[in-house]
Amino acid sequence: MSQAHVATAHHAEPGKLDDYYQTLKSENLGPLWVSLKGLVPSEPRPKAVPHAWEYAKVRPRLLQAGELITAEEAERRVLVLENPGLPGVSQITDTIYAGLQLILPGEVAPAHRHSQSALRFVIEGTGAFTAVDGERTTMHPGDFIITPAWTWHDHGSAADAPVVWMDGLDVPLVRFLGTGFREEYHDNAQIITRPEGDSDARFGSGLLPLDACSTHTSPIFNYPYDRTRDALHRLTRSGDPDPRHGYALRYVNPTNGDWAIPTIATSMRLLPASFSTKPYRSTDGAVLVLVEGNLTARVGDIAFELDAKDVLAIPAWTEHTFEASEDAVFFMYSDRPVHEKLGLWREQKG
Ligand code: 1HN
Repeated sequence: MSQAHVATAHHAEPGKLDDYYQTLKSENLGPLWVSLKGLVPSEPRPKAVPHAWEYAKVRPRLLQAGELITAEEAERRVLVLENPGLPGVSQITDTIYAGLQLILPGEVAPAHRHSQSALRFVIEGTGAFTAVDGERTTMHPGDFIITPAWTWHDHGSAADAPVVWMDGLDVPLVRFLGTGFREEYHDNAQIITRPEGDSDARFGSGLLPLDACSTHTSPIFNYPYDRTRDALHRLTRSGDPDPRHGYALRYVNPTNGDWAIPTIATSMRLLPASFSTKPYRSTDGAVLVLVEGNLTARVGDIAFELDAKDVLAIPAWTEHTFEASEDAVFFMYSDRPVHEKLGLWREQKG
């Protein structure tokens, strides 16, 4: 029997093949030749789609939540930003969680801890605080605040108006790895053991305690916006912006030079008025929060006009450009550190 004859014979009996696949299934076996291309795609195919949330539309929904449920009842009074391509799974990209949290004057969001890492990016209002491992920090718009994995944290507000921040967590990643744990504190608020500003004094000025060791997560608790903004503006005096990223600075863990959070890359960028970035894509999926100015963002084949406080999801490996008509400042976070640590990160400069 020739080789050609064998091949023809196999194709001639599809019913037999279907029976065979059914048998395999019942025996918990599967033919790789059917699934191979899906398992090893020619390039990343994120489920997330490009999408923007207008703060002007989300804010009234948050305030409604404020009338319907207290922060304490809710534990965390948050509206999750659900990517339209990933309904019902609390994901803004394929690996990242994002939500907007509201706290009203005098409220408390009770203390707990979990193995997921969190960031807070303050959107609106001054005077709420978060406490982590015995220290409090006061929130101001544009501040980037860290809750490291497995640290006790609670939030409260001494403000006289609503305070809103964005929560960014590695929830989908931790879920995929099956490494999620949580624990409740025995009281609503944790005991404060260190004065406000303690972490900043020890780690926040380009100095470290003499015997400081490398830590997974940055020991800097709050990277205040006024310092970040000032650094970006000073950069504009001494050189051109990067063609793809504008003036861009990443938040760093001062104990080892790593990203501030081991699973989440965080950065702040400034695009000068009339500047347009060149096309770019990378394997990490990102979330952008516009802090100042306005921005035209083109992600894949969709254009978004963003105002301050709007949020944009940029799926993995999706080409994008930004254009600012006036000076624009924006915060970004992504799963880039995980890609880098596993040798998987790629970028493409268009
Ligand atoms: C969490 O602990 C907070 O502590 C916010 O404020 C959002 C989303 C998923 C899981 C834990 C918080 C969260 C969260």
